[in-house]
Amino acid sequence: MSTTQSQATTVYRRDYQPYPFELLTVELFFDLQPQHTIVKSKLHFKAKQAQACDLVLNGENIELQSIHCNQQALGTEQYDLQGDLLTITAMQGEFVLEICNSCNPSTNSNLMGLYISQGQFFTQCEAEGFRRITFFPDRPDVMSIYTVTMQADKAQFPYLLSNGNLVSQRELEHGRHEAVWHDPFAKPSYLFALVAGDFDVRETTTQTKSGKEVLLQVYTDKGSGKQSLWALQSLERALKWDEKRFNLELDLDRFMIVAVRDFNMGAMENKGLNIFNAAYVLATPETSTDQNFIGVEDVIGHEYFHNWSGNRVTCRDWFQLSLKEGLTVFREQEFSADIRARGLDDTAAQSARAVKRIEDVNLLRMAQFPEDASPMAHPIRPDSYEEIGNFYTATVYEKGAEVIRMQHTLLGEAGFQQGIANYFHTFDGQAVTCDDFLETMQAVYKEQHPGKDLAVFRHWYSQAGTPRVEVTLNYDKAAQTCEITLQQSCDLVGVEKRRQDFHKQPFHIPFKLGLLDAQGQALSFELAGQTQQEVLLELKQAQETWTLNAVKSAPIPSLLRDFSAPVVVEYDYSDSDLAVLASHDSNHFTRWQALQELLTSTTLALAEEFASDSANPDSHSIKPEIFRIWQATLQDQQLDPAYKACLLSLPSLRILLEQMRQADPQALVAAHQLLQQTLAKQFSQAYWAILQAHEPERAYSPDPISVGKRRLRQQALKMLMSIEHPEAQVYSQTLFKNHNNMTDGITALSAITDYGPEDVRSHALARFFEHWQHDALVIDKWFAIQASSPSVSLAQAEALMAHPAFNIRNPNRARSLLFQFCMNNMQNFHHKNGEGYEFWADQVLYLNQINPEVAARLARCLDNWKRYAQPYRDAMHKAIQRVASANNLSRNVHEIISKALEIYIYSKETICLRKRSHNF
Ligand code: B3K
Ligand code: ZN
Repeated sequence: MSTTQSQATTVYRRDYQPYPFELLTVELFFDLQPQHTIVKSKLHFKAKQAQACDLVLNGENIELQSIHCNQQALGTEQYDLQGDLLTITAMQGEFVLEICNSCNPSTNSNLMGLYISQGQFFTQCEAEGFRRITFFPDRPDVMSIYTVTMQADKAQFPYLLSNGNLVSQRELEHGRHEAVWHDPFAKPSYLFALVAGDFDVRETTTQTKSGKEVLLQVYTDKGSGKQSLWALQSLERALKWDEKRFNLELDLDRFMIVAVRDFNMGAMENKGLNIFNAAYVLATPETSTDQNFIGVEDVIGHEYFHNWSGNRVTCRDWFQLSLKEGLTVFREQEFSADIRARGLDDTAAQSARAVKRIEDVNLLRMAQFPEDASPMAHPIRPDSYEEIGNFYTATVYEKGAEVIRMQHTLLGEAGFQQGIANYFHTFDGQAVTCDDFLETMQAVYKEQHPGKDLAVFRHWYSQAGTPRVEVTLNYDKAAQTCEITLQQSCDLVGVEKRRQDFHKQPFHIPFKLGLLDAQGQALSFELAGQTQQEVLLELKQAQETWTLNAVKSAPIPSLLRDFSAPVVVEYDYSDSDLAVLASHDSNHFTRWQALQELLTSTTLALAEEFASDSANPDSHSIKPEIFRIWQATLQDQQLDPAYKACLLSLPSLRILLEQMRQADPQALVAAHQLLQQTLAKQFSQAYWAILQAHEPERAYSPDPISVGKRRLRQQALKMLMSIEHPEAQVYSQTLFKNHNNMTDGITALSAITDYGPEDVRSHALARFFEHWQHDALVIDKWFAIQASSPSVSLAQAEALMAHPAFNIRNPNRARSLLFQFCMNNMQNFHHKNGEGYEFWADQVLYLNQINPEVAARLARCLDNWKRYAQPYRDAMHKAIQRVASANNLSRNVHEIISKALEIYIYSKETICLRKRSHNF
């Protein structure tokens, strides 16, 4: 008997029912054979209630061999195997179920469950992969203690790893061996992991704060061990940081990280045995860029922090995913900010933190804001899904982290830490909900603010969409008062539009604000009897007004400092006010934001001109303030280079596209290019000076100051190359020849690929490939540089797919070519004739057969098709319909495509389209 993935149905949060049995212990036995692995489980259940009840287990793509209950074989009449469910009828009391099944890891191409990568065994169980290994109550609220026995050929698989502690090891007949692991902590099945193979191991021991000695290990494939030092150091830093900042200690005797080459995402926090995409483990100066080093450290931190936020306290059901992900992303962001600020003086530290904040906000605006405006929009705690694999989204992760950050802002560091300590104390070892978390934080907030609560704050968990906050300011010169009114609104998005019972409520928005005078000096004011220069307003209603007193001159407001809430601010700034903020605001975030706004309005205005075809846009439409600020910023010797690089970055095409009234990619690309080239021409000397001031480093270091210098240089080179600056062309070729670290290598190669002459470009690309062809992660970069380059057409991208090094089955490779082309090559993907979209449809359909999770990610590229101008919109629609009409769509792709087309299969919700705009 065999089982397969079932047809699409919608799962609702409101239908949650507790599992009727406790699972006291789990014993698993694996006879690991690549084509035919035998799995035996021994599950000790205890009914929660006296009356008999059906025991339902999940199972997918696995072969059932036998079932025993209390050592009695069950006949086929005693159980029912239908689709993906195995039901054993009328179970009572305490009993031990023994199930034997088999699976075929060698044909498992979707990389969920037990699979083979480069001849080694790996698992991925979150969210619902464990059911592809054995029949099981595969849901996060069923937690148990696991003991795992593994047997495999010793020569081929000398390392046999699973969660927890190694209990025993022994030799078996026929060259096989066995290892037994025991995890003392109760966990849900999604945190189970198994690895069998041969590896290089790098390890160290360290003492936790309570004096316990722990073993930290990093496993990488043979030959890659020399690339895992940074990973091990990052793990140790994460361990120490969690002790210091969150007072959370490692609870295991050993913590293992294993790198795998074929992996659907970044990494996985399995208890004590994290499995990582090799891209987030391996890092050396020669093979990895600054971004890679930072990425490895962040992801190692993230997975390590899950050991508490996710593993010790986990999710009751998958709707609560942001409980662990939002909190863990927030912890990761803070880790990264603290690490970057470490050892710097106050000003430099503030600047380093601001750079991190700007990066996080850019990611939110690039990935989450469009999602929140798309048919896939969902609250950070969704109410329904067809496939949970589709909900590992920017909303659940990045907006989820913003929602935690707002709680941090409202409670302050000490209050927040108190709340976190209470949360882990109260819920340790349990599977809980977002409400449980918020309840705990609210208790602290109420103590701090008698008479107030977080009742309105809850709406961040239940409502989707990006709120807009309209600001009006009234200054009374005679009275020296400044009246500030904040008015919030939020469109109905995604499913909200279709639910008649849904009434959108205001959000609780912490809004940090300061005032500047016309010279850019901080203006103090009085509020609630206190003189201050900055205030955190708490907007909880549709509209509220505050009066600031003793405001000595007409103020320029510095709004939403540090991006204190994930909202869009609307305020009618004059260009000269923005220029004051962009030049003088003491808050690094709002200073950057002001310049971004000037650049955004200029670019969008130019894009409108390009789109209308009537005018002939030229550089005269660029706001003069931009030139003045650019000049001052380039000359400012006080600014930290990384922050300077942020200030001098043009808003990304993806963020700008989202803000166009009707998205017109080609018009936007033309506008962006005009602005870039104008600034490059105007400031070519200053940019050239940046390149010349650079002295080659002797030893590469990924510290924030060095990273900042390299980033600034990268920008300078790109600007100059975009105007075919002859010296910069020579510079790029020299840098390419002489670079001694990958960051410089990629800086040169990408500048040459984007803007270099054809012969230089093809020569450099060929040389780079030849040199690095044996390093898969470097070759991923080689594909990505080309796929995202404005110089690479669709035909050339297709030619790259035929390259012998391309392999669509490897998710990293698929991402580096297909995703880069469809998401980051605006010029060549968004062809007016729609050929890019037809290419997209072909790839989604092909990947759908191999790896539905990866296919569904690619499918999301056209989510916002209705926001595009013609002819893009119709061409996108046609391509989406072609995917929709294909046979055998996986549940993953089916959900994305049907939502894009707004075909809902809501049995329980009234289908009724409501007006889009909503002002409470
Ligand atoms: N928890 C995993 C993500 C699992 C995704 C499954 N489709 C990695 C992380 O967020 O840490
Ligand atoms: Zn996570």
